[in-house]
Amino acid sequence: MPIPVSLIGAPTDVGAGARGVSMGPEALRVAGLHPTLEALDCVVQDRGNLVGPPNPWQPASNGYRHLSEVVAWNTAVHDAVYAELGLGRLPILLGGDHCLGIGSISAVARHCREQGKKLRVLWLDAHADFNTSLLTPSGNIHGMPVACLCGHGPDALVNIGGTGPWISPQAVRQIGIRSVDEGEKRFVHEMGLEVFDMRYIDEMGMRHTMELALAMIDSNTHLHVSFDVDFLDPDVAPGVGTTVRGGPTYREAQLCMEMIADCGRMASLDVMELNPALDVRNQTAEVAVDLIASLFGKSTLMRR
Ligand code: 4U7
Ligand code: MN
Ligand code: MN
Ligand code: MN
Repeated sequence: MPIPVSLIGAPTDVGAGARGVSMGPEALRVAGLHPTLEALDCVVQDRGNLVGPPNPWQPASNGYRHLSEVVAWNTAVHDAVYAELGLGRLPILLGGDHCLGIGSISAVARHCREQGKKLRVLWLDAHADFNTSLLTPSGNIHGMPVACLCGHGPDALVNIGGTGPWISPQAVRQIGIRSVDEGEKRFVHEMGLEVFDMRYIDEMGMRHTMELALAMIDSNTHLHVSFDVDFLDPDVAPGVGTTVRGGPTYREAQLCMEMIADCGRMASLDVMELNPALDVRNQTAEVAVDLIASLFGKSTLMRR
């Protein structure tokens, strides 16, 4: 059965600390995302790019940089993702910085609330993105989306599109984490977030990690994947805003994506933080498209 997929571009870097992830959507298109998905039995509609305010490039105020611009972009993302889910389509959000996970996942959670579905969020990232205005060392809201979705953030983001909090920490599994700020570390622990950090992956392997991260997903579960491209080791993915050494290799990342595909429940996806300004010949976008292909069931041999 062909899968109806909608591409939604969100070309902004208002939540980030470096400029350039606003070019992510176009880089993914240039790397062939649309034909790649079509070859994998998806019926793809490219909805083009959302519009929102420009990046004012201001310092933080009250612990947040560009809060009103972040709210505007996330509102546009929420509405677009919610609309696609209502049409029975699988939305792929092309970021843009990771603050937009707030708009995307709040829309997914709203859809699940209305449909009586359980939600599981896989957060593939080098970072926990669990800062608050009091904990953040930067004020950049792309370091705060998981906290905001769990109810810890400004009202305008916590209650975007309805009454938040939209998710509980128990719905989230974080994978690939290797950079967590001091205060953020305590808060992750306090809230009981389930984090499979790089130490865990080193010791237990990606296969065991994914078995646990995907455990207890059933036919009534909506699986959302939020893929921050800085999840990957910078050797294979240099084109991201905030590289952190020691991430999953190309093969480990492929296995991660293949196991998600095998579980058969992915119903929405974010591809975030790709920064063509820091890339070399669009190679990071090409790697991202390869990995997305695996997420949609590409495999070397016939399976089963
Ligand atoms: B991303 C950081 F201080 N933790 O809050 C912060 F290290 O979406 C980085 O995962 C956040 O890329 C990275 O600014 C956000 C920093
Ligand atoms: Mn992130
Ligand atoms: Mn990150
Ligand atoms: Mn980043």
